[in-house]
Amino acid sequence: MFKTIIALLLTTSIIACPYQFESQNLCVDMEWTNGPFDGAPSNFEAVVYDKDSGEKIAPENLKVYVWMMMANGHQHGGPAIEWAYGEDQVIDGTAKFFMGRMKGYWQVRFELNEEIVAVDVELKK
Ligand SMILES: [Cu+2]
Repeated sequence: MFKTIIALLLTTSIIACPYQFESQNLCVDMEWTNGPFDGAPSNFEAVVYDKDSGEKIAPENLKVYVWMMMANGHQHGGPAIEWAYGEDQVIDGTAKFFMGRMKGYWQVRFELNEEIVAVDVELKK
């Protein structure tokens, strides 16, 4: 599914860039393949690619992790995301979220060279 989307993007002159590492001219896109759920493992695929050429890259120093933005203004991390570059430089990730009695929302964060892309997560019931 994800490869199809990228292939389609490459055939157009303007490359979609849903999330960007602004100073690095790199884009991130991700999609959930299972979930995201509250309290159960959720799976996603993601890609990092050049904004101009659309060429996918697999930076070794990329960090991928969950982060919670609390309604009371606090922020905190959560369970480590298990992830790896799979076929064709597509990231396969498994994340775990929990809300408990907390109010706010989770993010999946991609961090590269101290720049952060934050993707808000809308948990399914
Ligand atoms: Cu919280």
